[in-house]
Amino acid sequence: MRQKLVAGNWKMNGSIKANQQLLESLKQGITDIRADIAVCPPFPYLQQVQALLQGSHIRYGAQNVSHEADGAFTGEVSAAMLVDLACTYVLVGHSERRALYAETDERVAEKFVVAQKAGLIPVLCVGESLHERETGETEKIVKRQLDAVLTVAGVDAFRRAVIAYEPVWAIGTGKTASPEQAQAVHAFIRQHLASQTAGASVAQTVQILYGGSVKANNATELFAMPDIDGGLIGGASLKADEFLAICQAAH
Ligand code: G2H
Repeated sequence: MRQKLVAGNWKMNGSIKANQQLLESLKQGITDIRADIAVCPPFPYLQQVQALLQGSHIRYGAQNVSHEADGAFTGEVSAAMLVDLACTYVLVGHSERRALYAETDERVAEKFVVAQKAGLIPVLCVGESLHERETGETEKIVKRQLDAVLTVAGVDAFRRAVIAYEPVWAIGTGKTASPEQAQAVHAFIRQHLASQTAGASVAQTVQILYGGSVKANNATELFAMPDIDGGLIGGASLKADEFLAICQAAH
């Protein structure tokens, strides 16, 4: 039985005031929640989030990380800095990073490795576009994205990583993959990991989250699927009641 995880990806949202209100409400509301909970605020708020979550079970992480260790890389944030701020997780390869900031599979794999070496748990985001789904390429794309990481990190690396399946056509669009559509891809991901040499046990233990317009009213049926271990939640993670209801659905 895998522990469920619900992670909020705040994207480029928040303010000192709004973050404080949101986290105070989450801290009050999580008492009877069994899933692991995490939030991923924008970089400038990590220290605020660290302070507000002192003594809480809620974990936190970043939305991106540099593939470089340190040096003259203006605007970048290193894995060591995230460790300094006691982050647990970091998202790598979110589709917005892939599409809007031209992050290739290889670059995402570098970030995965750098993050993991520093002691962070990478949350590797994978998923196909609408065109790719319509042309029957979903598995091919997800396999390619996974293989880029498997090639450099090996299957064992997924013992200390999380995967998030996020079909691009379902992100922020209000369209959610049906539980059956999501389950099929999650099962494929597990099967692909299991097909690697010595991959069978990792395939069973790795948490695979679903992301893409998860809301309180669809979380229960998604999280009930056997290979869905929780969610990566965007828009709905900015509202305390909605996020708590989603967390409640993960048990
Ligand atoms: C997918 C998801 C969070 P949303 O990007 O990563 O966002 O729930 O707003 O579709």
